[in-house]
Amino acid sequence: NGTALVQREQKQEVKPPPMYQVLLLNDDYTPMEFVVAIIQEYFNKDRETATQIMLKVHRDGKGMCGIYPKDIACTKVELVLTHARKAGHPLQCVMEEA
Ligand code: TYC
Repeated sequence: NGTALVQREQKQEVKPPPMYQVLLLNDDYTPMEFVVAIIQEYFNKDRETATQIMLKVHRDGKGMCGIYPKDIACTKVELVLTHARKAGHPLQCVMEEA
């Protein structure tokens, strides 16, 4: 009811949902251009930003593409993996709590 809601808000007990980072992992086989296109398509980045993220993954082994609520992060991982497998590339995509 309204009173309980006010009490929760005053005690700051209403927490935002946990957020999840979606990460791409490096490998030796997936073409750079394919990774850039994936980042543009599924993470809504412009070509320049997508290229920077891809190069960071290539250099450091992993890189973050975005932060989302759990169900959205999970869907992004599934879509990226499905697209990569259909194209025959071993690209790995994972999520972890932010
Ligand atoms: N290392 C790959 C290459 O040299 C490029 C690459 C970048 C692969 C990022 C995966 O998540 C990745 N072709």
